[in-house]
Amino acid sequence: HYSFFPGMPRWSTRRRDLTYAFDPRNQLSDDVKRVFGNAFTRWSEWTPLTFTETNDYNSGDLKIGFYGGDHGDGEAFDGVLGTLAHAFAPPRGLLHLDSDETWIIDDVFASGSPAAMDLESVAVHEIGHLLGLGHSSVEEAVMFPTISAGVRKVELARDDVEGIQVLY
Ligand code: TQI
Ligand code: ZN
Ligand code: ZN
Repeated sequence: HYSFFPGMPRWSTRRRDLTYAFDPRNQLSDDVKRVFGNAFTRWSEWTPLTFTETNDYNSGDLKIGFYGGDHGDGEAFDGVLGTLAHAFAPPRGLLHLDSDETWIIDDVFASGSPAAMDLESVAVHEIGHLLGLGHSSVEEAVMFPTISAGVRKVELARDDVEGIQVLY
């Protein structure tokens, strides 16, 4: 079953149209940006929310970046595997990914690394946190708190949809 953060924080009803921005220091490829665009679409299909990329990093509601180790928010990354990414509850809007991971950015399992993680799967999960969802006890849910290397889990389960529709 789905859960929320303590106090059930969510984006205000006056703020249905959210913007997201990529940290310009990362110089991300269009392929990586497309993965996030697809991940946002999966949530917007089930909510009144829209997500639009902005190039103005400072004005974005949701800020996405890849960082290694200690990156200044008190939640240091830990190198390969372990923590892959984290996101903060509304209204902070930060989605950080561990740059030490090997990220799969398309369907083809081309990297050959047994520890590669599917970027879209992690993005869909972390966006759930950005919007206010905690973890789910339902194994098929994208908000279930474990995923294996190389596994792709990007489709929202009924439990994820029910949870996000309580919030929005
Ligand atoms: N990162 C944890 C996560 O996103 C960080 C975390 C732990 C967290 N507890 C939290 C974030 C509570 C918000 C609220 O769950 S992780 C998965 C999953 C991680 C884990 O790197 O362990 C995914 C990141 F669920 F598959 F295990 C992405 Cl998809
Ligand atoms: Zn961080
Ligand atoms: Zn999580």
